[in-house]
Amino acid sequence: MKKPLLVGAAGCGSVIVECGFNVAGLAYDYEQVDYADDSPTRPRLLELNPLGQVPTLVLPDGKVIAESFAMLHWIQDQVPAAPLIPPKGDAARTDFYRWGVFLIAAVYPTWTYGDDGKKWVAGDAAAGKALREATDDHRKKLLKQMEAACSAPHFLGERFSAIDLYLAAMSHWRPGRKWWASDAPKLLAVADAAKARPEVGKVLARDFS
Ligand SMILES: N[C@@H](CCC(=O)N[C@@H](CS)C(=O)NCC(=O)O)C(=O)O
Repeated sequence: MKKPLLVGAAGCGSVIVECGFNVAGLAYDYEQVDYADDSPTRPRLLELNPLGQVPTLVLPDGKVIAESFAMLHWIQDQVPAAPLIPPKGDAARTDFYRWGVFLIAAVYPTWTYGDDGKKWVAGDAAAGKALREATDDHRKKLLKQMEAACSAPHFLGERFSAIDLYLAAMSHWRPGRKWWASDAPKLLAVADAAKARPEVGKVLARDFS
């Protein structure tokens, strides 16, 4: 059977989707791209996804989906027994959607727009730096909101979910694990519990030192 093709970049959000595939035990192919404007692989990425973002997922029937959260839902649909999303009727489902959507709608964009700030302000380096600083600050406030809502041993409590995969990858992004240890220790413990799963740990160890 044709496998889904995950288009990604080392250390990026595609890592979260790779972990999702592995946790579900679903096989996938992988294609590495560089999303930078001047990269030779950018035209290929834009052809698949006009947003020019990774992750991008090409389904076995050729359909393309963007957005990591949609991809994790697709994986869950293929493997209903996978533990990524609490099923209908599960008490943790409301919190899953509250905080899962918070992660991708509020937290993730602080990197999307801050990573290369000047790209979003017509190449103005000073404005780009200010955008990066502002989004870096804003992210800390958002993560602290999540810290206050975080249970143990997983974000949702006894139940592992895809939220834990986001936290595991994001703990390696700005502001870095040292900040998480001092300011978001509950989130870091959840991230590390997810990393302790071999199918997650091996992906993260490949991309993060
Ligand atoms: N909401 C998207 C965010 C994806 C995203 O921001 N990806 C970054 C790399 S980690 C990217 O492609 N940035 C380039 C850009 O947005 O132009 C998701 O959850 O998949």
